Amino acid sequence: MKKSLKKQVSVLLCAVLLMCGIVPAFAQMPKNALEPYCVYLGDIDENGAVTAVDARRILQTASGVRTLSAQLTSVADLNRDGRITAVDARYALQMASGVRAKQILHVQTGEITVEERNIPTTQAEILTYFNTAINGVKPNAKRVRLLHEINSSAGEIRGNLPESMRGIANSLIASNMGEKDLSKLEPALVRATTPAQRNAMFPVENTNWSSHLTQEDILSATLTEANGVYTIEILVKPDVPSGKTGADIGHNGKVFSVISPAVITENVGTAATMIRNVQIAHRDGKVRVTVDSATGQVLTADYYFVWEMSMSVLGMEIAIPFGLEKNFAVEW
Ligand SMILES: [Ca+2]
Ligand SMILES: [Ca+2]
Repeated sequence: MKKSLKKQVSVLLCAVLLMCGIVPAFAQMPKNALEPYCVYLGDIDENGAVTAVDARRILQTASGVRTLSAQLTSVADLNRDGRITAVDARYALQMASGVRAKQILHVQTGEITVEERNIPTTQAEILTYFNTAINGVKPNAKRVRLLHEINSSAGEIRGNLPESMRGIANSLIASNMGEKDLSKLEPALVRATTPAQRNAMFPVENTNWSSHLTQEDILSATLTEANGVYTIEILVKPDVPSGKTGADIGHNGKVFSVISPAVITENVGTAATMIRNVQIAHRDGKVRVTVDSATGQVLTADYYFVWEMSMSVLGMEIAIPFGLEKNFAVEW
């Protein structure tokens, strides 16, 4: 931050203290009260977020209904003019609703500085931030661990399946259900320590990237922050059934390790001769990552989507939806 601003803020703080007549109280505070700490400007209930509750309390302070400690008085003075007024409450509301950038207040041995940190706010900003963070994992992380892989039923079989085929369908479903025993996977697919191993196991599998998402591919992108960690959630648009799915294809192929029809026909054994026109649709795609806001490094990544397999079995059309969830932890 610029020195002039730092000085200005220090002067403002002195003004606040003097005007509020709290200098003596501040001076009598135990020494550890002046030890370095950080708080979001406006977060006067110190819960790690600026919300409407903070705005209301600031308004109560402005109208004299509430009295704040010296430190919280500084936290409540959002426009840094040395006074607690309705303007400060309005700023807090604007921060709470995301139209005003959040700021961090540093207190160090009695000196208070304000740092404007541009927390991604709009959908476009959040998506750009997400892409940068997630695409840094494969080339730069120290280790990526697969924590869970869970397959689930995501609805009933649709279509008129002949009784004779139900056994095959049920065994196909049964073999895909539940939490995968990771000890049966190749170790490098569970714990990837080289870039090549991460390219193979971390979404999007078998590429050197993790997201090519654009605004055209997503329904929403949201970001919340607490204690220096951003939680980003991206909802991906559905893709209609297709015989050709894979990395970089459709919306879901730009961020998920999607299922390809070839994988199905390779895994149904002798039944493959009875199956025609295998298509896969993807929907309900959700990526949730946590990111260290100080470094921009992804800490955890959770992927979930529904893939619906449709096919013609002995001339009958059927469709079966499955859910697939994978949870990863990233070490740096
Ligand atoms: Ca708060
Ligand atoms: Ca003010």
